[in-house]
Formats: sequence, C-alpha cells, structure tokens
Amino acid sequence: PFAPKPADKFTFGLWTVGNPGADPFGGPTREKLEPAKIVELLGDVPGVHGVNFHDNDLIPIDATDAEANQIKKDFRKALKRTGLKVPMATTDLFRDPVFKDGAFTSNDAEIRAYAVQKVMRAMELGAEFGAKTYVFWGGREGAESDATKDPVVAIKRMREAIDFLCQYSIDRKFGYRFAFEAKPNEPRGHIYNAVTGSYLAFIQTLKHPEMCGVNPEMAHEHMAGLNFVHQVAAALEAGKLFHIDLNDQEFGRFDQDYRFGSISYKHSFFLVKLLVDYKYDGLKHFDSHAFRQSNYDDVKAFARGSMRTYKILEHKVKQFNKDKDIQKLLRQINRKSKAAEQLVSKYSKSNANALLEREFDRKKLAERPLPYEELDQRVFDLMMGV
Ligand code: DIG
Ligand code: MN
Ligand code: MN
Ligand code: MN
Repeated sequence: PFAPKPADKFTFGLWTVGNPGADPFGGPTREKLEPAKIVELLGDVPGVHGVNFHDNDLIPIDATDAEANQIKKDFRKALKRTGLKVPMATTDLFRDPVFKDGAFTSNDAEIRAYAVQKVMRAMELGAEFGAKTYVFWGGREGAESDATKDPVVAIKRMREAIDFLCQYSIDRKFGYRFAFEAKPNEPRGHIYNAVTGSYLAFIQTLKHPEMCGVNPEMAHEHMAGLNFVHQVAAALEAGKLFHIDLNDQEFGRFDQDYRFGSISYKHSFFLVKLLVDYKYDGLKHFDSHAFRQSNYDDVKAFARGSMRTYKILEHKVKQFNKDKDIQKLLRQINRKSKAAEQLVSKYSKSNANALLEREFDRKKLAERPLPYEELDQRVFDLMMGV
C-alpha cells in the first residue's frame, strides 16, 4: 500500500536528488551527476511524475551551444526512457556572483536587465520541455544592510521585472503560470517578500495578477516561525496555490530542506489534510534533499520515502475524516445559529438594527464546552497508530 503513482503529481528538482551533499562547512560527499543520469535515478523510483530544473541545473551558465545541445539531447532521451515529465522550470538567479546584490532588485540597472534576459531564455528552455509552471524564488533579492537599498524601490524593481516577463510569456504563448516562492532569509541576511502572504499582496499590484500565484515552501515559512498550513490555506482560499514545495525543518534554524514529514508529523498531517480536503490537484514538489551522509542508493530511499510519507498521511487524513469520535467532537464544537448567521451574512440596514437590538447571553456563551484536549488527543492516537 501507499504506493505513489504518476497521477499523484509528485515531482523532484534536478537539484534535489542531484544534490551532491556539500554544505557551508564541507564539500560534496556524492559525485555530481549529469542531468540525464539524475533522470535515470528518478526513473528507478516508482511513481514519480516529473522532474524540474533551474536553467543552470540543466545547461551550465558557461556551456557552449554544442555542449548545451548535447546535454538537452541526452536529457530528452532519458525523459523518453523513463516517461518523466518536466512540469516546472525556474531560473538560477542566485548562484552566479553577478547576482551577489540581487537580480531583479540589484542596484545596477545592467544587472537587472541581464536578470530579466536570463529568465526570458530560461522560460524558453522550460517551454522546450513542456513546463507550464514557472517558479520565481528571489534568493538574492534582499539586503544585509538597509543602507544599501530602499525597500520601497526594491518592490518597484521586482514589479517592473515581473510585469515585463508576464507580458513576454503572453506574447510568446508559453502558457506559463508564475509561482512566487517566499523565504525570510538565507542566503541574504534579509530577503524581500519574506513570507507567502507578502507575495499574495504583491500579486494584486501586478499588471497580470491572473497568471500569478505562489509556491509556498514548508521549510521557509517555518524558518519565519509561521504556521505553514495557515499560509497555504490563505493561498488556497485566494485561488493562488499554483505550486507547493514540500519538505521539513526544525523551527528557527537555517534552511534544512529535510525529507517531507521527517520532523514535524503533526504539521505535515494537517498540510496534507488541507490539500486533500480542498482537492488540491496541482504539482507536489519535494524541494528537499537526502542527508549529507547518504549515497545515491539512500538518495533513492529519500525520494521513495518522500512520496510514501505523503501517501501514508493521505491515508491518515481519510481515517481522521471517517473517525466517529473525531467527527462527533467536530459537530459538537461548531454551534450553528440560523438567526445569528442570517444577521451578519448579508449587510442591510434592517440587519444592522436587528443586530444592535439582539440580546446576547455573554456568560452562557462563554460556558459552552470546547473539549479540545479530547479532540487533539484523538489526532495524537491517529498519528501514533494506537
Ligand atoms: C529554494 O527553496 C528554491 C530554489 O531551489 C528554487 O528556485 C525553488 C524551486 O522550487 N525553490
Ligand atoms: Mn559562526
Ligand atoms: Mn528551502
Ligand atoms: Mn523551494
């Protein structure tokens, strides 16, 4: 049981299962694999839907045209052999030193223009492989010292770039939906648009808000000390959950990009419950990587485990939604009142007057039982399989 299938739309980035295990205090512990080899590795893991890439995960920034064509040829062959799709593409606007002070928000107009050009070319590359979702993670859009950049100007520069690129996507008929990914810090001391909510606000100020949504990442909202499920709920409710980066993270740490469900079972359970209850049928991308100690066999176990964990939590959600005790408690804690609901559901002068006249027994209302200890322990039992 818990076997994933392509219809689950689980995806991995070339940079996730291909992560060679380096960290700020140590070099790589795994050999660097060519893109085609990474596709083959994912092909060995049953049930994967697709593989995503940054432009430079696939084509190194200094590759010659001949090298680029060879890489694409090998990559395409591996995709054909494994049946994997390429549903999402994105741009590396963070690794190269030219972006050391930002890309779209750089203080240098030449660099801002170069960043937009780089995205245009990367959108073309993604479209070549059928990607329909384009992610923007502004890893370098930020500051260490606010002496260096006016944060209001930074927002305007970001908007200028995105409005331009939306129009470019429309003109080229790429059919992309843009998904913005927030992160509060790292690698910059502070990153602009720090949380998913910031992007939900930013989208409303764009020329083409309809083609723009968000790509919330669990580790990133947890780094900001937020409840990831509530951030995703806000995106869902706004019809803006265009993509999601699943992983895990200890609160208050650097970006750990742990395997999904490996740290916080409860938050992961309620995230899957939200996606199941609201029938999210989008891509489920594991933006995470195996431990530095793992070899590539264990990386495959990481990929298998990511999807299996999700399927197990899906099964737990079904149990939760069927559990008699839990459902009875949920009915009990939600009190209906036709009269009260009618009054506030639609404003009218008469409703306003009636509401002002209405008597509320505050003391009685405050005494209504809310057996939340009872309820929360049912979740614990469920999670622990007792
Ligand atoms: C980091 O969480 C970012 C980059 O890996 C990439 O740009 C994006 C795509 O999911 N996530
Ligand atoms: Mn130190
Ligand atoms: Mn991350
Ligand atoms: Mn991510």
